[in-house]
Amino acid sequence: MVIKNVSLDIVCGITSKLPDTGRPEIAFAGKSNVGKSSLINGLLNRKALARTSSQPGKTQTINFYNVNDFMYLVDLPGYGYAKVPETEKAKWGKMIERYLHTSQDLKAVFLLIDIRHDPSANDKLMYDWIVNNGYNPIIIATKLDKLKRSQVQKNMKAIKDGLKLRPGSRIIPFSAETKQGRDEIWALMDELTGYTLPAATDEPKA
Ligand SMILES: Nc1nc2c(ncn2[C@@H]2O[C@H](COP(=O)(O)OP(=O)(O)OP(=O)(O)O)[C@@H](O)[C@H]2O)c(=O)[nH]1
Ligand SMILES: [Mg+2]
Repeated sequence: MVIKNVSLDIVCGITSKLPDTGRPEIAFAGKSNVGKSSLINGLLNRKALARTSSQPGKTQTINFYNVNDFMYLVDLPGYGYAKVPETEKAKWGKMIERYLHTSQDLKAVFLLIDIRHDPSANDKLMYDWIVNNGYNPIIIATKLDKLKRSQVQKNMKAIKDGLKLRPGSRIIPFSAETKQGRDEIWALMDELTGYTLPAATDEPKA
């Protein structure tokens, strides 16, 4: 996909009605601070369209980023942030569940896991939950630049084993610093959303 125009079109709070966008959607889930907003910025070639922060819990809404008036990248609120009260967490869990259940246009869910760490209990719950909602999550192993190259394969395997990934599942390492993995993720999203390059015209040049 060649990025021509992007904008934050729709922001949903806990009580908001979820939109029926009529365009393909790809959702990004993962614990607070794992790098969801940074991944979205990296994919869209923007520095700060999706707000990022060293403070976990920044994204507290479901944000729909319009890409080329063709599709949406959907930034889901991060889970597992200790300072959020349990009642609030439960509401957000319900909201995310409602989104996974009701979206007519959701093509895939990407689950982000920090490549440096084994998946947490919450990561495993989220993985199983996405599977139980009928999606086969694509794993993005984030913060690749923070790991020595010699450790990458070992840590990817630990994530695979920790989540008990189903056979054939995709896991793609990504760095928001170096943009490594970006092309592979876009190739996959193009495939999932049915994006094809505009056909070249054979018209003779004037
Ligand atoms: N070195 C490095 N830092 C990263 C990378 N991705 C994210 N970060 C940093 O990690 C922190 C959290 O990133 P965010 O993108 O805000 O994480 P998030 O998942 O959107 O967090 P919430 O909105 O709180 O759920 C920020 O300080 C980012 O700069 C990466 O690939 N490499
Ligand atoms: Mg965020």
